[in-house]
Amino acid sequence: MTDVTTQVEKKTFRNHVKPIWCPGCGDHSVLACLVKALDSLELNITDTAVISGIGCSSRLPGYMSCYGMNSIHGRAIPIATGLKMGRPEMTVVITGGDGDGFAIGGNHVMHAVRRNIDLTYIMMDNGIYGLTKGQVSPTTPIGYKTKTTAYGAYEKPIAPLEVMLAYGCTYVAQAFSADMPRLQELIVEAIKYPGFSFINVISPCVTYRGGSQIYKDLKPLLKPIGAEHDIHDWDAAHKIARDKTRLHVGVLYQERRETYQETQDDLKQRAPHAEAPSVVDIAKKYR
Ligand SMILES: Cc1ncc(C[n+]2csc(CCOP(=O)(O)OP(=O)(O)O)c2C)c(N)n1
Ligand code: SF4
Ligand SMILES: [Mg+2]
Repeated sequence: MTDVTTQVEKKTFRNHVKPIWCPGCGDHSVLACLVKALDSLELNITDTAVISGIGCSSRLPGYMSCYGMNSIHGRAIPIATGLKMGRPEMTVVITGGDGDGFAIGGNHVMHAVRRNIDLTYIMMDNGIYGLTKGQVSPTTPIGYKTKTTAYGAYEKPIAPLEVMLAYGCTYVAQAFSADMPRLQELIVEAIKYPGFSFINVISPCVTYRGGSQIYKDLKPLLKPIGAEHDIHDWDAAHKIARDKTRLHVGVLYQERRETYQETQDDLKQRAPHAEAPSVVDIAKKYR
């Protein structure tokens, strides 16, 4: 067993705990990529935290040597927000599932995005509630039979990329857990990116979403976003997000906007009795 002192000396973000995810679960690859990404960034493990909610995917912080919390269902974002506000120098990564982020925790996402808090959110989207044994989730495709939709899911699924673009997220990317070099690269970039960054990782649940066949079904759909795509063009990003015929992987959108911390610092520097900026000025500066 490796103790914490050895992990600090070695600077590895992986601890000694063996994951209890099912063999073939996409979350194994996400963990491996996040560890490699953080190791390559040479961050200090004592200045890094991974915060999750509840779900199979939310077990991830338990397998890491940095600070972490497998917290409350749907509440990873507020906890990570509080941590980042209290310790702005820390690198804070959020991990979790589609249920955690877009069902019970959905309301928190839009507020973290509009505040543009410098957090990286890695969503492991498997289109199911894995931990609770296969209930319909906000990203289950219409028609898919689950434990709670015996005749097939009938509610229109949430499209995470479209939602995040609509909220005004300044870094929106998508990855596939089995496409590991790209996922690792995207995690590095998202962590370095100032502001709220979001990666929707298609991370198959082999137990409740069709066994290993799901990898065979998804692989031919994989389409890397080419260099010709202008990542600063929101309309072009939205067009990619709307195309459900392919599994687009890479960065859809990037925009450098003042982070929450930068906005606060900026406002604090103003003299208390200085003339208030016009609505137009505010709109230009903070949108
Ligand atoms: C307040 C609360 N409501 C419901 C639950 C039950 N619950 C635990 S995990 C989960 C959904 C998990 O789905 P997801 O977030 O997609 O993670 P996955 O297991 O698929 O990785 C639910 C409904 C809970 N733990 N707490
Ligand atoms: S139930 Fe699904 S999501 Fe949970 S560990 Fe198994 S394969 Fe992964
Ligand atoms: Mg899920």
